[in-house]
Amino acid sequence: MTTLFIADLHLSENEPAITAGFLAFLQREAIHADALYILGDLFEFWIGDDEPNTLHTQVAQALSELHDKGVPCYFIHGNRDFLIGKRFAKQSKMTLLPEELVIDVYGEKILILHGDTLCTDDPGYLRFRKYIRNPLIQKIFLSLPLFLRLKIANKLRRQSKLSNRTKSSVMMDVNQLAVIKKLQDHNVIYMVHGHTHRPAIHDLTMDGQVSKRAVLGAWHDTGSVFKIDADNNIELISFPLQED
Ligand code: LP5
Ligand code: MN
Repeated sequence: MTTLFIADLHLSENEPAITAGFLAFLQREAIHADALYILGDLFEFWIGDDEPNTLHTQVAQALSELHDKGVPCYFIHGNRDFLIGKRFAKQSKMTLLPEELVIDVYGEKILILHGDTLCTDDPGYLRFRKYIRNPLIQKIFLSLPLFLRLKIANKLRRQSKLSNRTKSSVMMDVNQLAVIKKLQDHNVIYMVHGHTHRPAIHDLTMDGQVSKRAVLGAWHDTGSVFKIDADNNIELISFPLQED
């Protein structure tokens, strides 16, 4: 009995090896799990459920098959694919979750989230986030023709890559006080998130109690998965995407 957590796969047609690795991971590993949690940025970007896209159909099909074999899949939006909507969720049979949620995993309470809201040393990003998460802005964006949406998304990705080069490592990581506040707000001591692409399990002591924060790795040359079993054993594993 295992529950799996992944994030930051950034699936795109330009990275077929990651897609192949993900599909193989579903067949080999997720199929034996109790549940699969995807904590955002499954896709490189998402411009609307109405985009005709073979990769999206392929992923929806694989997740839907996983569901039919008894493995529910839950999804929290990332900063790249926050526009994934009900239509894709239905197609892939995954359950869309709110941006942060406390779940019960084999009796332990765990806070799950994408992780971008913990990066409070990056006020420029948080301003940008507030803007693009505005329902009216999203409605307007989704009403634009696909070619224009694609153009805007590509521009945002280019700008993001450029601006990330000028940001310090501290700015791109989570803020410790934001982490502590989030744990306290939810009254939990365990947290799992992605976004920063810095896979690790951190211990932090809060009011004399040891708390744990698991950070999922991004999928590039290797995949990254965090596992919890029924005895509450935890492990963060990175594995090759290509099988020899
Ligand atoms: O994603 P990543 O890892 O490169 O960096 C993130 C932050 N960047 C982003 C932007 C995404 O990469 C692009 C998402 C495309 C989505 C497609 C749909 C578009 C819908 C839009 C309308 C509803 O999230 C990056 C962080 C980094 O994580 C680390 O935390 O630093 O933040 C930025 O790069 C933001 C800049 O700091 C501020 C950019 C301001 C640009 C203003 C342009 C406004 C144009 C609006 C057009 C609609
Ligand atoms: Mn992210």
